[in-house]
Amino acid sequence: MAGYRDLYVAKRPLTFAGVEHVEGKPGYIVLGVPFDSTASYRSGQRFAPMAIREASVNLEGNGYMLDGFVDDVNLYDEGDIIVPHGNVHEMLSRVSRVVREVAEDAATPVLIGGEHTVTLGALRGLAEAGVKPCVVSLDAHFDLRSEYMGERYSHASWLRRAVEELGVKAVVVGVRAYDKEELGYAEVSDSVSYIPAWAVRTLGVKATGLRVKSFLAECREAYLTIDMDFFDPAYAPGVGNPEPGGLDVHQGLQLIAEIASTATLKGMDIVEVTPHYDQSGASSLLAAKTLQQALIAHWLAASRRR
Ligand SMILES: [Mn+2]
Repeated sequence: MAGYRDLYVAKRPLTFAGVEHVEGKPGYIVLGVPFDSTASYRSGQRFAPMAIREASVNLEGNGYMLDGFVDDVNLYDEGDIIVPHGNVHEMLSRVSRVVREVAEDAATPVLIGGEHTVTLGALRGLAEAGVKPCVVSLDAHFDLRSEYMGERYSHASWLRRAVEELGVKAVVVGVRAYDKEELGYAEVSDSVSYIPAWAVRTLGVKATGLRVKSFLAECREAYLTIDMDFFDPAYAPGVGNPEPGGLDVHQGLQLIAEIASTATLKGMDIVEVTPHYDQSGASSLLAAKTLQQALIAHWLAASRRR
């Protein structure tokens, strides 16, 4: 029976890591979501799925500090979820329908954004499939605004909506930019905890990873969302809302390897690259390496469990 994946997903001329085919049933379904309609500063996230795919085919497939290669991960890149520009509700609906089908097919959805709002669609889709994960958000921002520029559904408010609509529990790691209202919300909310970027530096990556893992130990399932602005703009300048004071490449990749090695992870995404503000291509390259690293770490953890 044809489903929403047949209706909404279109093949693209390049695939993540150059994977053309996988033996047996893929464990990870990669999907681009070229959407950027609520971008408030630097836009163009709709071009990121192809830029990150292009970077990925020009990188070697080895993990950093991980004994594995992305080539061994049983992933399949189905293409992009075709979403209408300017219609955030239709985008969320299509992403949630496709992600639901992937989850019901016992595969792990791996989204390449697009702006951060796409994560709300993924969480809705997982919830419809009976998966209610706790969320680890690696992000310079809380994304907890009640509304942003009059819009309730945006890259700056998706996590607030996920808490309100889905009862999501979340930890935001690397945060360092917020307004008073969302900081107040984060401080009193039982649903959201956070580890500021400065605390990651003080604690160290290992201790931060352990803190995140102890949070996830209370949850049946987990979801990892990586906003590329979590890295310092020295390493990832091409993002929608760059903010100084982020993690460096080695800190970031080590932390992601720790967190993604959570066997209960049911989905992940990487968002907010803006290729036209990424003249050197460094941000897309780092996004591709980051996604490789997360996939290898999770695949190794899941293989150990089998
Ligand atoms: Mn974000």
